[in-house]
Amino acid sequence: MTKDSTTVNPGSPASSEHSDLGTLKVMIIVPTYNEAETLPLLIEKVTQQNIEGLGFIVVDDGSPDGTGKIADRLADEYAGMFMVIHREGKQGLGTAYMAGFQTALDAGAERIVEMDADLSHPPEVLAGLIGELDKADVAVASRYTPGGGVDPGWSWGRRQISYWGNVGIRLILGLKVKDATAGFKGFRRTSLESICIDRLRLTGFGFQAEVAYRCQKAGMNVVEHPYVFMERTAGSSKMTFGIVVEAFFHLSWLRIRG
Ligand SMILES: Nc1nc2c(ncn2[C@@H]2O[C@H](COP(=O)(O)OP(=O)(O)OP(=O)(O)O)[C@@H](O)[C@H]2O)c(=O)[nH]1
Ligand SMILES: [Mg+2]
Repeated sequence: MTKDSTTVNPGSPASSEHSDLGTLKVMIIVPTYNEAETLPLLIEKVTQQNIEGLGFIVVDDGSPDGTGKIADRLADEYAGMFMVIHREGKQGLGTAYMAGFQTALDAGAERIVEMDADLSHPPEVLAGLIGELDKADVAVASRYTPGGGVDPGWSWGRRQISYWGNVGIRLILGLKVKDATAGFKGFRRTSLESICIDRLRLTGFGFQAEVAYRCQKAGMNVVEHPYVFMERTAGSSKMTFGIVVEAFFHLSWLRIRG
């Protein structure tokens, strides 16, 4: 799919004077593909966290379950603080984040947070995570720092796969951050500006590790903030074995090429 197929809904025309999201300082980027059930719940919970200057950018890839239409409704409900980027067809998590990051930077956001739509990332952690950016360049919500963890319902086998997969990626890239594949992170705008998001190459699962690698290479101060990753309770995972294998190859290549 080309970028030409992208459309942007900045919310209700009635609120057009605010629709550039220009006064919002904290932008939450949420990529969605078939998350109709959880997206409204996520947005409701995040807005209950009393975060000053809060705004949302949802990047939907033409979800067949109608998530895009739900996001448009939310854009009207939260007029002035909610934008939807509609892309045609599933184009991968990485490019969705790249589009969201760029839009947030263009809107003047000072702090930018990436977060999944499936409620695996608890909104209650947000204020603490964003607060870390008072001192840090990047704040990683981390499963593998003291106080962090994974859903107690996970089997022993599932924990091992997740843990050792993470260890493998850290070794391949030489990463210091303990949660290398974390998809719940906050950035100062200057951090995103300095990793040049248009030069990121990985589009799928490896994207998070590539971002971690670029931040480390740029010498940023990265802190980890503990949280417990919860299994999604609705919708289905977009993760496939092929995506994981592809990520390992691409990340190895990234380390060799630098
Ligand atoms: N726009 C867009 N969003 C995507 C795409 N693939 C995944 N997402 C979203 O990215 C987030 C993470 O995807 P998940 O399927 O939950 O992946 P995961 O959390 O690594 O895997 P699970 O633990 O199984 O849920 C969710 O909000 C998805 O809806 C994509 O191609 N395009
Ligand atoms: Mg998930």
